[in-house]
Amino acid sequence: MSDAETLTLALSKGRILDDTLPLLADCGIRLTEDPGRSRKLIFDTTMPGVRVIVVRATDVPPFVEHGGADIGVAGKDVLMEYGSTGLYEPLDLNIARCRMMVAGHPGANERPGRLRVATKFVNIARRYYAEQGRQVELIKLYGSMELAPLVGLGDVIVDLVDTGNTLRANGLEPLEHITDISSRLVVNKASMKMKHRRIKALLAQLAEAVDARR
Ligand code: PRT
Ligand code: MG
Repeated sequence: MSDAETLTLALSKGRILDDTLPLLADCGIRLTEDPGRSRKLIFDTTMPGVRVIVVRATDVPPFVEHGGADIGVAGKDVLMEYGSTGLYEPLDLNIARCRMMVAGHPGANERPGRLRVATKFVNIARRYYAEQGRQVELIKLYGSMELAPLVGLGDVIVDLVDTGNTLRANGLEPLEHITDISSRLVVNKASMKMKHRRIKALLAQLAEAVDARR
């Protein structure tokens, strides 16, 4: 874990970084360098003792759970898929919002028998279909899920949908809504005890910044 004086915040490049930086700015925290234009992985901020590390989106939960960072920002999809109770999730930041959906060609989900489901969210999909009492075959992919039904790899996909443009551009449709997704602040359990005052203060400031944007 980073030392007692420092708060380390784990973010991922792309949407999460883009949407989190304005919230941090509202709390008086600005990066001293643009992470979009740098190959560095650790960034100082204008707030003494607060630094930001940039990791893969799916690596935010393990970094925070195992003390590589005190706090982090991760999509609810990433947290559900990670599936650990080893970190606190005290705040919905209401950013990077989208929906977890079953998608495919129209009617593809009504096919009788064992449905073939291509997804990078195998844990979320397994749980969803178990709740439905539906037998499925899961095919684990790491990206470009929308391609799968187009080439006959699976009947449907489980994926994130925002505007629906990606599905539409590939002749696919949203078929079932699994859950709404937004990004959450996550906190290391030991840090929450050891750095309670600093983290509590930052949480309160962030909560205010989130409310002001609703
Ligand atoms: O970049 P990399 O693939 O390594 O990591 P990542 O995809 O996890 O990162 P990033 O930055 O793409 O997404 C980070 C988080 O943003 C996700 O974990 C979600 O919580 C959230 N988010 C919000 C989204 C979207 N909206 C989204 N639309 N993540 C991905 N998408 C993708 C979706 O998978 C699909 O391919 O965008 C496409 C659909 O978008 P529409 O607008 O065409 O419907
Ligand atoms: Mg991506």
